[in-house]
Amino acid sequence: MLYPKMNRSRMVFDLGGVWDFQTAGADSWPHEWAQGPLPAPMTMAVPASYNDQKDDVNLRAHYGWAVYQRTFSIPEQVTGQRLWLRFGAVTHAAQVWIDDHYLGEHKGGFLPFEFELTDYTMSGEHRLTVAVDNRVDFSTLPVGNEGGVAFFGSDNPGIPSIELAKTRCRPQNRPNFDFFNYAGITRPVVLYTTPWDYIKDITVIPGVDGDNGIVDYAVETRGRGEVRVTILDQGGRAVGFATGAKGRITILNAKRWNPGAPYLYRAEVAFQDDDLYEVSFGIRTVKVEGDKFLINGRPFYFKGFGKHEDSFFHGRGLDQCLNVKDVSLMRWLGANSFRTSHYPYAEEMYDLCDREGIVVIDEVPAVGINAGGAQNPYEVMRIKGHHGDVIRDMIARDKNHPCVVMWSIANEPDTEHFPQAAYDYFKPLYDLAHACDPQGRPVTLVCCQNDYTKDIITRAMDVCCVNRYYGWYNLSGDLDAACDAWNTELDFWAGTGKPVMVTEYGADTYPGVHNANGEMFSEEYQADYYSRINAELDKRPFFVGEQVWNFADFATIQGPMRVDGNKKGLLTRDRRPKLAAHYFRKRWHGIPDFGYKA
Ligand code: E8X
Repeated sequence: MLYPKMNRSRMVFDLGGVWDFQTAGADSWPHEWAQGPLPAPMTMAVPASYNDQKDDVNLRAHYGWAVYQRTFSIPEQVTGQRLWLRFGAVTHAAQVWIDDHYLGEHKGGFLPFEFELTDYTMSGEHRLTVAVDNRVDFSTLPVGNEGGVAFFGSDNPGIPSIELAKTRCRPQNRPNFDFFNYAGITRPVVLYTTPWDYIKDITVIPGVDGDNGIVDYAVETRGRGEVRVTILDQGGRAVGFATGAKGRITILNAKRWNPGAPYLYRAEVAFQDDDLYEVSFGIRTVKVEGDKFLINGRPFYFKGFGKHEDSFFHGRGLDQCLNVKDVSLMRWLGANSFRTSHYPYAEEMYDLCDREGIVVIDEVPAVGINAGGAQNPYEVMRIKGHHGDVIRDMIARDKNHPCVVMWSIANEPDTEHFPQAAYDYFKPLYDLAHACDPQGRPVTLVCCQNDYTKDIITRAMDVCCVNRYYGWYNLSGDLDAACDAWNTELDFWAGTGKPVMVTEYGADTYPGVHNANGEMFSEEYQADYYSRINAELDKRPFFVGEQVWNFADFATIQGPMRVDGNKKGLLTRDRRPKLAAHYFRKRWHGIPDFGYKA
């Protein structure tokens, strides 16, 4: 799906701003609200989550539907063009109306969707109504704690309090995941035009042939006519050309896109004399070879984070200033990568990482597929079809980004208690991800702390990504035992012949808590935890990366395990470094992007 861009053949109108907003019921909303102005609206900024924009606990903890509305007028200039309404993301589900017409709905809170408005391009003012459902349950991704079997948050599995609470008190969302269930119109809403015959999609597959770059491309159009493709280098010079909807272009002595040293080409696609669209791309290759992760044929070492899209006031809403700040802090720390835990991030972040040379592991919102062994999630959860949809849609959206080097099809599913069921569920999704990606990137799933000897699907991935909390959630405070447990497990992974990396390890650290003995929750413990464990990881040649949990402190649901959210950040939520950040800054600036484990 192409990102809306303005050029000589296309116009883009941003519908962001302050909309009217009103909360509605848990299971429904009054559809008559779409027939006119909302009865009792409040102001609400778009794009942003709605939860933290007002000082009202009922809004922060809202469960169910909420309705956004605004009016807009369509410029005469769009006459004769196709007109599209596009949402970058609406969390978690949306129903969209224009005036009295129901346009349709979308399920999934982290990927774009659009409707064609061409038939509605009458002049005059139009009313746009967007109803948003924030509920999570066994049919959504991320998964909700339906029936109280979750192990995140305040309610332990099996205690009937959830059922009683739900029947006697205000129904509440109970995420089966450890991040606040922010909701709303969280990414840009735009109107954009295309010519009547237009470019629907562009696929770019980069390759290398000695010093030359190879660009295999495919252009999907609506309407028939000539396609012309011109490759421009970073200085805007034409370095390649082809005609035809599909083809191959060779770039002589092509400059590679590398982590920390990005180089972006542009493919300018012209369709007939009507449409024009440009995609950026990088000449780089990604491959798993033995127990190495190769970028441009060299063994890469991941230094970085699990992150969240999370900030004060915006909630999970797009904040481009914060994205630029976060990438700057990654550089300051000497990091080179992050995982989009636990959902696809805003498109704007991938464009930024392409330009900055930051490596991304792109993850679908498949988190919470786990009932801690109390139930078989692959039987009781109703997500399989939707899981395939989000894999297809994420790859369709992000397939051309050079920064994306691997797809993650889940975070911490239960792969221990029902190992064959987990294998039967995920192997087809692993195959689907490979089938959907024209660039053939590696595919992984991120494994929860578990009995890895029982888990048969993690070792079937291209890269074994493990989240491990020895010294925190178990062997708490005992770093000797934690290192021993790590080494026992690393001996196991050594036998797989696969690249292995840690995609989460960390310790809740309350900023300002100091302790000469370095006990848990102190800044000293967090730094000791990492320095001790990293010393063990460094001894293993098959270990290809370390991504800490988390880049920064972030908001979660309330619970006895969370003190004003999750405090495992190297940075505070307002991006101030803890002691461990200074440890990593020294460590990571001393570790090269390539050949660290040569
Ligand atoms: C944590 C992280 C959580 O924030 C992340 O979204 C997923 C969790 C650790 C699970 N992984 O709690 O800080 C550890 C389970 C051990 C039994």
